[in-house]
Amino acid sequence: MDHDHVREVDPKVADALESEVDRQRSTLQMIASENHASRAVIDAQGSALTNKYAEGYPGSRYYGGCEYADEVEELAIDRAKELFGAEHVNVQPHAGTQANQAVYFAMLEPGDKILSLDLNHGGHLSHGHPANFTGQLYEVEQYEVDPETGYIDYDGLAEHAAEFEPDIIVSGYSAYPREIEWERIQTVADDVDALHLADIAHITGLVAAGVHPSPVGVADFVTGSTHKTIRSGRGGIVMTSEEFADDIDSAVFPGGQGGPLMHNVAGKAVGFKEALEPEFEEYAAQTVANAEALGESLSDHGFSLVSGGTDNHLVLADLRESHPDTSGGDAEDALEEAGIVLNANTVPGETRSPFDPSGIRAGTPALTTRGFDEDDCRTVGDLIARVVDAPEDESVIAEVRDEVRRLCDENSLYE
Ligand code: DSN
Repeated sequence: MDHDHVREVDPKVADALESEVDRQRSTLQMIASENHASRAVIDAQGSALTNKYAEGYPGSRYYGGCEYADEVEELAIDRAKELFGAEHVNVQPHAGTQANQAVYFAMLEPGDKILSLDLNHGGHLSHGHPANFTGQLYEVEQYEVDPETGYIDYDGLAEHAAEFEPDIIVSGYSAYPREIEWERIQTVADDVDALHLADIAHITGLVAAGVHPSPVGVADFVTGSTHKTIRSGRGGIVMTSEEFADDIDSAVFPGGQGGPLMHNVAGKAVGFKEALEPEFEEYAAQTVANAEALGESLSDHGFSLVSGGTDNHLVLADLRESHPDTSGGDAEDALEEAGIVLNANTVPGETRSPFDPSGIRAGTPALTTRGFDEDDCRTVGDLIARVVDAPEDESVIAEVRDEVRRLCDENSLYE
């Protein structure tokens, strides 16, 4: 993957871009929200559409010269409708957070009530965290996972909703390894006359491929990221019914954003086309099988997994029992030195700081893209255990680094 045009102008940035490609090639990307987009998606995102302003929507723009922007956006919308079976799709949100912002802006007034999952239990900043605009503009209360099982406490959610009477309930999570029962949450929302926003940012690809149940047609609004498990162009998406279509479109533009990032919309169109191919279903199923194998391997090494395992693309290990003297941050740093890149993460019942929490979150979307299978992921579990068992042992780290290089060479990337 060359960056010759960049190099002619700016060798320093070209060096950094090439080093980043090398970093991705030679280490294991296990941040659960990351993936490796195809060269086609990357080319579309690096295209001349970056130059184009196209405020408005296809056929109704505020600027001239939008015929190709229209074509690309219509393709992205049509393909997303086909992938998800959605009545109305907006592909302009710059990211998943902006997709959520559009729903709140369209449907809520400042001071209205949001009921969402606590961040330490797997929720997301944009679901009402005090540091986010949602926590400052709206009244937020949070539900939790069952402390015994690590699964969503659906009964607790129903009781909480009956007491709090939220205007909107947010489901869909960032660090929750289990299947989400959308209908159960919809029933709670119906019982308290609340709207329901399902944020499938992490599992967009699993939902598109049918390996996780879909909230489309269940929840009032479904938002997502378009670059995580679905591996298309970087950004966000909102799906809803015709009933809310105009409200959502106005909330995205002009409500919350200016000109759409048309190069990213092109990346979304290309990635959605790839996701419509039968191979994508195999990819999504393999991603889940790989996460299960990784989880089994970590459990065999004595790690305590939140909820005991996984149904999706990620595992969340709580280190407090198995490695009481090692924080998530210590583990993240040692693993990165060994070439395994994942993130420290808060866990239910968190007792450390959010800046150095007690868990590590590991995902398989990117490994699966480069060809890893269950055996490889069991090996990766062995390697993670070796490092976290001895995070300060430089010889272990060096040995694991060699093993990581071998796995990377066997599963090449961006050749
Ligand atoms: N940064 C994403 C994640 O890692 O889950 C969420 O936005």
